[in-house]
Amino acid sequence: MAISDWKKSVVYQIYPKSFNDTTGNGHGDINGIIEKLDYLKMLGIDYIWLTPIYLSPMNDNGYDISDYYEINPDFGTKEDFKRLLDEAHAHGIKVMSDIVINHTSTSHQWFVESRSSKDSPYRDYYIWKDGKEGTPPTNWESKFGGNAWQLDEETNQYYLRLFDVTQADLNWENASLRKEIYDMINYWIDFGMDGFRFDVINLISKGEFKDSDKIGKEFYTDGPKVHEYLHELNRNTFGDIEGFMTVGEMSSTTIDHCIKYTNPERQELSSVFNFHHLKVDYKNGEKWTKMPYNFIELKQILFKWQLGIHQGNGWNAIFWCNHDQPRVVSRFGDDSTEENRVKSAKMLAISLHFLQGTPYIYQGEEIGMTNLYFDDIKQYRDVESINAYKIMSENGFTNKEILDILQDKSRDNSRSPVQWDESENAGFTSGTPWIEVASNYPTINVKSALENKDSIFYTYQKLIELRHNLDIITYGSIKPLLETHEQLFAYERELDGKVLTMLANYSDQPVAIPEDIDTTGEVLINNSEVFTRELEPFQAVAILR
Ligand code: TEU
Repeated sequence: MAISDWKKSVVYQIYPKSFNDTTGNGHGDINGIIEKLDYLKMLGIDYIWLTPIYLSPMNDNGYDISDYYEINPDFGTKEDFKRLLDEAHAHGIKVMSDIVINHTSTSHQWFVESRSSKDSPYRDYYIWKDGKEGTPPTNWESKFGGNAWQLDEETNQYYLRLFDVTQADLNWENASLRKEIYDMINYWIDFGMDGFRFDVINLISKGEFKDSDKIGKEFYTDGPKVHEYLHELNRNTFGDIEGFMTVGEMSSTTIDHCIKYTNPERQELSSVFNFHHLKVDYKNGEKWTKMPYNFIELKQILFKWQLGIHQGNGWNAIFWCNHDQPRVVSRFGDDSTEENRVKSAKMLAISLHFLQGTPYIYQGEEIGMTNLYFDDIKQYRDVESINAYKIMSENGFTNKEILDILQDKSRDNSRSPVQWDESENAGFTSGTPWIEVASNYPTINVKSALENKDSIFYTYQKLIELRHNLDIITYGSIKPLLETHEQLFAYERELDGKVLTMLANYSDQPVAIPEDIDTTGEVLINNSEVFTRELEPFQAVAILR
């Protein structure tokens, strides 16, 4: 049964390429998603978010769109997609799609025209600049490595590409471009879409084009006209559709901007993703270092955002995983033994799902899928990981050092096929998967999770059910507890005189609950059989009084 209050909803992210293959070509497809709708309904989620399924050369797995109006044939046809929408709706599940409007693929017709001559009417759809005496217009760095400007010999100018060379940034200053984007979004709304995730949407307004002391982010992150553009987007497309859900992916943003993006009075977006809590292990701003995470800092960041967004009447997404992040159980939990994997995966779920915001579950998270532990660069597929390998090799890192870092951080850790059962290729495909399946699939898979009533799956199911039923989880205020405690993550939520307390032990040792913490009340969820004043390793509990 679909819930009416979108703020109570839980989203399940699908990376279609790795979800479920019905054709045997080794790539997941739309029909594969349809096949699993009963499973998703059993989990209890309200929305699925699909990463891009539009026509694309797939250099960045669909985040390089070459035609916004066509479905990538690797995933299926428009008819398949229509059927997915209809069947999802029949299951009480809504569908959000990812739209990438900060950049397009360089194979998009707009870019092909734009590149053809300085006089093309499409020239101004992208950002072209002259170089400075044979060097790029500015020293900005691409997020995927190298200078962010690419020289095009044809017209001897540079185009901006904040990501891959084949992902050219669009020029939002151009009103015809903006109109084309709104038309396209309206087309998909008419098609039946229930929401959108907007990729790196806070990068669309570029400010001044000057050299930077750092890597250039300050010139285009939450740029000068970004709020104006998002308000215009809202007014021209989804703004008046009741319950239409939008989430903007925000790169290196601030709380103040996120309040502006999501405070309903401003008519921009319904919610935002920010990543500050997942950057805790980037020491000194260096992207490619291997380092254990800082637990106190993780809590501080989460609390700061929870309090800030709540006070500003904004709305945040809450999540541990997505297709760009390593698997959370391998990162903040412990996958070194089966017992700890299961316990810590449940603990991570419990400690996140009582926070305020919209929870996102990334495919496979609900069964505790782990990182891949590949030991050869040839096993990797991700453009960012492969570029990083090249750059690190040039900077003198050894092969072993680089592979160790990629084992922790590569985006491929979350892009391996969903482990459905213990059959060959984990039941993902009858062919050869486009990326290898994690070798632990004979034990970690959906089939065995469903058969075991104590599995991680049922913890997620219970957490979703609690959110649907208890208003305090959606609307309660938040009070951080034990902020400087080295092992425990704890907070209280409060609404109408009721208090919900969440306590989680992030360590592999038993930890006593400090005396001033009130643990009386009804236990809503507990990942152990017992509950005393001493939490077991990786134990998590939520109590309502
Ligand atoms: O990601 C945006 C982003 O900032 C990423 O560079 C992220 O920081 C990085 O992947 C972490 O390693 C979005 C999409 O989610 C990502 O898959 C795309 O590659 C990117 O935009 C470009 O469209």
